[in-house]
Amino acid sequence: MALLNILRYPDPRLYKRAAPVLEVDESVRALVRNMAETMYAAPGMGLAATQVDVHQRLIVIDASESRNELLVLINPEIVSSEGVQYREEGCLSVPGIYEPVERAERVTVRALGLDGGSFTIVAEELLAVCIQHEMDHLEGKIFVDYLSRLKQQRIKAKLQKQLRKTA
Ligand code: GNR
Ligand code: NI
Repeated sequence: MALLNILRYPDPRLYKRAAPVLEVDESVRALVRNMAETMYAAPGMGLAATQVDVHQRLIVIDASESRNELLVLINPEIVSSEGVQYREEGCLSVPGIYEPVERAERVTVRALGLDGGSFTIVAEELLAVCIQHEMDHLEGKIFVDYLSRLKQQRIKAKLQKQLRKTA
């Protein structure tokens, strides 16, 4: 097991689009184990492969309070979505920044699991937000992209200042 390095906004690698996973093999399962370990250690509610500089369509999520409901989504697709919700989001790639974003209230998602089989889930509330946030990462999109230019500039400046302090 290993902890993976999480890319920080505005790293240009966060803007790459991920390619589909062609086969759920042992290397994919090993990567998922390391991503889950990295997410739990952070701690975070989700992690997309893009954030650890692997540009494949893979997500791990645990939106449970008890932190024991790992959801692995490989090649996820939103089949349908309904409603809107507006919730504060954060991101492990944008540490210390929390801003509200508009998302669908409920999503039906089809994906492959670790066994390579296809399944469908219906998610709402926070889990639905988390899935949409992670799927955006696979498209090279970060939640700050939804904010005003002014807010984006302020966030960049704040993170660059943090980076200089820890360098
Ligand atoms: O840890 C995380 N918390 C969170 C809170 C509200 C909406 C989305 C998230 S996902 C985030 C982890 C992360 O950066 N995933 O990409
Ligand atoms: Ni994120």
